[in-house]
Amino acid sequence: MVTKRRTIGGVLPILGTLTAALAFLPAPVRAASEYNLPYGVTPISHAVYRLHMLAFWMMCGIGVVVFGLIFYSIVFHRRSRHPVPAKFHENTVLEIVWTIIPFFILVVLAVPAARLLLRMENLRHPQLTVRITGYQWLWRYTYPRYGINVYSRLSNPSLASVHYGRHLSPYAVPHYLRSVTHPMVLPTGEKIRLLVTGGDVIHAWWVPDFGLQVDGNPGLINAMWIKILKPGVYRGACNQICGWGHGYMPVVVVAKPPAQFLAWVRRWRAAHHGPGAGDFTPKPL
Ligand SMILES: [Cu+2]
Repeated sequence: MVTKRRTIGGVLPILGTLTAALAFLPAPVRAASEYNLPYGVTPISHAVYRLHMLAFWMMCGIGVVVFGLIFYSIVFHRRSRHPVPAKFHENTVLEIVWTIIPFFILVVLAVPAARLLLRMENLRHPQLTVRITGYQWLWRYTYPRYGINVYSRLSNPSLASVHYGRHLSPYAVPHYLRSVTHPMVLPTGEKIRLLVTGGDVIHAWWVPDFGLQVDGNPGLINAMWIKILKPGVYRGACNQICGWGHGYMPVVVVAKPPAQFLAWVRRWRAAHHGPGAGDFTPKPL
């Protein structure tokens, strides 16, 4: 019996250390699982991912201990082996231990979670502000600094497929229900403040790679910030059921390096505000 107890006592700390170490695996290994939360492309999404993995591995550790004890009891304390059950009641040491351990587990989770919440809410010193308004069923992106309004609707091939589904296979449409007429264009490497609101009912602007979702409530403005670390196309959707067209208002963000972003601003202004509008000096921050 003594040797058995020693074995269990030796295995638990090793298991704990292993599960904790797994949370610090390099990004490509973690990204290998497409079923997991995406690692994303913003500092916040990375922090959310790390917190998620910390909680995940802690739960795995707890699961191993709890189910291990259950199966140990089922196998080694089955009725055929111990026909007469032991008769004991309290065990003060055990009760103190199983109160203190969950307390520390909660502290280990609560401290980084609270720190991350504070970091998410730190809206100071943005380099760009974009207002996002959700409508039934499109998004409007307003860039006050550049005087630009972008209306972002489901792209025509996707729409055609919705209306004439029998004649146009969804499989023939690239990014079916995930592409828009005009994407939201944003610069990489800059702290962007997003002000989200609703123009009619409640919508939610959601891009998994940014690790955030912001509700757009009519009459209210919710603020959030992102810093996109990698140029690319990021897709999301409205994530608050807002009517029959809820599934037809995807979010598409194209992230470009700042110089290319400014070139897009100039092109957009020239195209929508007249030929001379492209040559302008942005208002200082
Ligand atoms: Cu919506």
